[in-house]
Amino acid sequence: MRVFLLLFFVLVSKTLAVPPIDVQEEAVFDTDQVVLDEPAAEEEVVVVEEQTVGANPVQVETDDFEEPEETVEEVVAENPCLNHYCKHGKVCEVDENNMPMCVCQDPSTCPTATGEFEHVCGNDNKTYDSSCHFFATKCTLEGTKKGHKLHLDYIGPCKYIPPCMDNELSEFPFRMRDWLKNVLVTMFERDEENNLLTEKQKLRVKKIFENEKRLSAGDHSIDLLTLDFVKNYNMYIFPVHWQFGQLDQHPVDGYLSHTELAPLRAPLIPMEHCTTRFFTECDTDSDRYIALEEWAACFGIKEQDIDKNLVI
Ligand SMILES: *[C@@H]1O[C@H](CO)[C@@H](O)[C@H](O)[C@H]1NC(C)=O
Ligand SMILES: [Ca+2]
Ligand SMILES: [Ca+2]
Repeated sequence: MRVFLLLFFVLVSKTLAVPPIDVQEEAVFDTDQVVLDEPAAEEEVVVVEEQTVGANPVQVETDDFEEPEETVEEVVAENPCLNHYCKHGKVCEVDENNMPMCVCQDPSTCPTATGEFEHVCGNDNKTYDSSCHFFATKCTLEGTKKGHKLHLDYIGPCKYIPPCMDNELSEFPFRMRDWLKNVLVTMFERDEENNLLTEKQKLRVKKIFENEKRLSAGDHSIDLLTLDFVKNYNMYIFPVHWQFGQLDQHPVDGYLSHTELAPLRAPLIPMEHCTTRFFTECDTDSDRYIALEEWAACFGIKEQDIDKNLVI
């Protein structure tokens, strides 16, 4: 409903790199400000990975920590940390051999959060001032069971999230599917010069765009959405595949990990209380990954319409 509309503006405005539509919305939903991506295994990645939706690492400039030294000669060797990328929660420091290394960031060195919207809630149901504070804390727990289990659950301070009832759960995919379709159509409408969609994708979206029976963007009753899904089922196949491809990036393997799902999940949870249950149940074989087949089934796409070629 409204929630999807807001999230929709954010994703679209982000993708199209236009200024935020509304400052307040941006403030609440701008996932750029919050780190959701949690590159797991690798300690020190030199090449910065391609950015996915909402994965803009908030990094502290290492310069901030250096004492200005008056006595240093004019010829200052290039800072070895300059191009050294550390994962969230770590910062680069130079060892005695002038080699860069990543060490846990002291949470107290994180920029002070300027508002509630910067707070994040961990799966320990503890509110952290910002994602920087969260990942710095997680880093200090590295190697412990507690640290391993700790994840960023959602954006915003921890709050009471009411249990998701069965009837509410069944309505969730209808709203989300409709929303996905509208995101794509809006991208298509605005995608004049930037080539966000490939030619093939554009053709598919064009069909949806030109479909006169299409529901206009906005809030619709579940009855209407249900009817539309039955009547215009074919319009929904591509958007569901497309969103999967957007999330399946690290690595591109046909499975969504918890981390890959985070850019979609984290801003949604505080507003749509069925989000967690929906994605948990989506993983029907409980292997903690959502495969394309599982994803498509969750959104009511028939088995014979699942097509890996639609994902890219
Ligand atoms: C999490 O914390 C919030 C706010 O402190 C509280 O209202 C809520 O009941 C807690 N949830 C759980 C599951 O303990
Ligand atoms: Ca993946
Ligand atoms: Ca699975």
